[in-house]
This record gives sequence, structure tokens and C-alpha cells, in this order.
Amino acid sequence: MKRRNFIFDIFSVGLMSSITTRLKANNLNFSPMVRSISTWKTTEANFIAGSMLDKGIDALEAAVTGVAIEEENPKNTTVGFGGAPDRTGKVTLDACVMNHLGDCGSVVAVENIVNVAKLAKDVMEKTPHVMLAGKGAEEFAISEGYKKINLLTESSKKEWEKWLENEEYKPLINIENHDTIGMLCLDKNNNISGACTTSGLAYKMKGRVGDSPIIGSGLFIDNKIGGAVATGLGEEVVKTVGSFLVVELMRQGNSPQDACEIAVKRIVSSNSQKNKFQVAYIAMNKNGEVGSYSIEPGFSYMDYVNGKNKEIITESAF
Ligand code: SD4
Repeated sequence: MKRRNFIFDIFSVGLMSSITTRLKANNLNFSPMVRSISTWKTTEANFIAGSMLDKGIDALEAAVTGVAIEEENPKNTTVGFGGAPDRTGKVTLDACVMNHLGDCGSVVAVENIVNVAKLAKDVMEKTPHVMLAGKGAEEFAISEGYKKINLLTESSKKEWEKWLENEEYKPLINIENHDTIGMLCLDKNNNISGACTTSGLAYKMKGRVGDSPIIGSGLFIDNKIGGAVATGLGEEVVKTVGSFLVVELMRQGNSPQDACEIAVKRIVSSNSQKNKFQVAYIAMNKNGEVGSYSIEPGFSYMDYVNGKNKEIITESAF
């Protein structure tokens, strides 16, 4: 059975009507609009998440299932299986999740486990902690029944071996060549949750961790206001606690679009050189309005709303 059919089958009938009945019974007053947005051209991942939301599935479940598509995609060299390794040849993954209650979970520098966003959700739900790192995270995954898998594909290995010939590490990221997936979902209960998952920068130093698993940097949700996720050069996102900043800017009354622009310009104002690096944010507020902005051109995101899944090209500072 094809993966997509399989997922549709699991949702089967009935969920939506039971949610509607519950809402009517509780006399809740909100729009049942659903929306899912995700960084880069992550078409199928966003479609799966959006379809789940349409079926009445909870925002966090939708986000974690959606990003798993990229974690399992060997062609995406910035996420999960097939991710580019660090300079010692090890693929190490970072991920985090945050839900509408303000709960969060995160895993950093995890080896041999593919679905690290789900693992971050398990850390949140099944442990007394928020973050697990390295071997501890891997051992927790194994104890939860995750399979141990070598994440280095033949093609990523070949690329890395080519890189070893010069061992030239350029902290300048190729702005067209990274596909970390960060996703924000708004469900039928008007709750926002999000997930972010990455293998980080190709040929990073052993032990390097970027923004993606850091709550407030790679991802932040405040269910009263909205949520934001970041992609790009994590070091620069961390310096401004970027996703938290975007949400705080929305709290002050800015639209998601303006909030992303202000947060990007805060980074640009202390790094004036064009083509130095890429950082991009996507954001969504409680009304389901969305926005996005990047430093350099070339960034796009996926937007699922009203049953349609479209790629949106983002405006940039340069
Ligand atoms: C990191 N922010 O590890 C990630 C990289 C990224 O698309 O977004 N790549 O710094």
C-alpha cells in the first residue's frame, strides 16, 4: 500500500464529526480553519500534515507525521536518513517539538535513529526532561522500540569522501542547498504546535549543535499568540533567539509577515555583508495568518490551507 493511502486509511471516517459534535456541545467559538506551513519545498510532508489536520488530527501529531516524510527521504541531505555527516563521517540529528500547552521536547546530536522529531515528542511525553543528547537520546529511542539504522547513505558517504580531499569547511552555507524542515500546524481546535528536524550543517565539527533543537531558537509556540520556526545558519538564529523573537513581535501586535521581517532585519543589521549566509523564518498566528522572510533570495515554504498545498516564494532582505 502506498504511504499516502495508508495514512489516509488510518484517519478513516468519524473523527471529524465527533470533533464537531464535541465543539458544539462545549459551545466553543472559533473558526475550525486548519493550516500547515513548512520550510523549503517540502511538498509531500506539508500535504500529509495538512490532510491530517483536515481530518481533525491534533496539530502536534500532524507536524511530527509530516516532518517524518523528510526524515525518511534519502534525497534530503539536511534531514534524517541521508543527511550529510559531520567532518568525521557521522550523521548526527537534532530535533524539537512544542505543543499548544507550552510543553516541549528536544533531542540533540542523535546517531542511528531516523524519526528524531517523534523521539523529541517522546522525550516530552514520556520522560521528566525536556532535552536528551547523544548516546542518552539514542538509548532512550532503542528502549522505546525505535530501530537502529545507519543514517549515512552511499551517496552522502561519497560526497563526504570528496569533501575530505580538501577538508575545506566553509561556514558560508550555499543558500540554495539546505532543507531543514520546520513545520507549524493549526488544528481544528484552534491549537498550534510545531516540529523542527535537521542533520545540521554539512561537515560541521563533531559535537556541533545549531538552532533547530533549541526551543526559542529553531522553534517556538505560544498558543495564545502563534508560532515560528527558523532555518538557515543556526549560529545566527541562536544569537537572537529567533523564533521566540518572532512570536514576541506578534504578541506586540505585528502580523506574522512583519514579525519575520523585523527578526530577519535584526540579524542583517549586525551582519551587513550580502551573500554571507541564509536565515529564514516562517510564522503563523492564532487567526491562521502566515508570514515569512529571509536574508537571501531563494527561500520558499509550503502552505496548506483550504485543501490546497502551495509553494510560496519568500521576500528577502537582499
Ligand atoms: C542548523 N538551522 O543546524 C540548521 C541548518 C538548516 O537547512 O536550517 N539547514 O544550523
